[in-house]
Amino acid sequence: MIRYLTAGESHGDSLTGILEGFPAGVRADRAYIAGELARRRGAPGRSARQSAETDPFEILSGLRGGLTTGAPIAVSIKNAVRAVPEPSALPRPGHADLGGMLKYGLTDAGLVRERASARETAMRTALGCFASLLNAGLGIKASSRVTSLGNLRTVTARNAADQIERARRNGDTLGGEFELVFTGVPAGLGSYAHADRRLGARLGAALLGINGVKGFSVGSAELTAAGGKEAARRPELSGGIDGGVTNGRDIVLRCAVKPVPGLPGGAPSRDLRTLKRAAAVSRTSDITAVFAAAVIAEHVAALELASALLEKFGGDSLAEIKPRVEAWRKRTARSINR
Ligand code: EPS
Repeated sequence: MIRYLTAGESHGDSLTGILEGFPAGVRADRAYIAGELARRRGAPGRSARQSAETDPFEILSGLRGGLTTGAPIAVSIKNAVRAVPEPSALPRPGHADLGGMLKYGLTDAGLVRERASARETAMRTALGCFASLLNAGLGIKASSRVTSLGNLRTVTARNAADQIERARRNGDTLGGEFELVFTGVPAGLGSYAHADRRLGARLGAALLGINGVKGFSVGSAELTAAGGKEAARRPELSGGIDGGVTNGRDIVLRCAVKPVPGLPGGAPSRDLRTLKRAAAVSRTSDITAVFAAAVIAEHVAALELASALLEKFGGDSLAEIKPRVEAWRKRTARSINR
């Protein structure tokens, strides 16, 4: 089983992450990790904050000669922007502010915002890159694409840029949807035997844990409209997981991301100390998180898949796991109906 934890605040010194249960013998490709952090950071629709951050990361343990050793992997990412905004008792609607202040008895919404901010997803992306590297070593690849943005149903780089610019000019933000596909996934990951072992449930928990993700589904957008007969003719519609177990087809996952709630023009709120009405203004808000969320999703889902692979095949090093996966693929190839 792979486990991970992160710590750190949006404007603190740094983000810290620990990845445990990760096998030995995987090359920690630093250029790849840096590239994925840059993809997340530079995704369309981000705020000016992103041009200040460079996500310099250090791998503090768990490596020897560039290869993982099986020991816990500790990663650190320094924050560039560390000026904590002034304390404020004004919760921003749609953020974790109000619930967080009530829950922890805080009078400063900033204390909630610091940890609830999606800045933390930089670390989840970095840790997830290790899982993506392991999965790639076993022939599994992830890709994602944004399938809707605001009211756009066909998204291209061009129309997305225009839509984002329009929202920026209107002081508005955008939600959207993305699709995530994993190819090369062996059959038999996850289990129908108990609800919490269903792979769809595990992937759902990981993906719904990404800030702003409100919806998750397994399979094609066409699945629910198709009748049972059509679904039987087109088994790929069910997205590679049936009864909580992978069936050897591509895994297809879909997520819905809400519009970023932080608005530069402010949103109606109430100061929790004075109970006076006021506008809660967000100066660092992104226009949309959907493109960045798709990148993060590739890696947090990869952690779940890597964990399920280790449960199925066992093994403590890539050299031990790989032949087991290959032998299993050969054994199951003829039963997988393509
Ligand atoms: C975010 C708000 C802004 C974004 C942040 C996500 O940050 P903050 O208000 O904490 O300064 O810049 O994204 C990042 C910092 C990042 O690295 O992704 C939010 O409200 O989720």
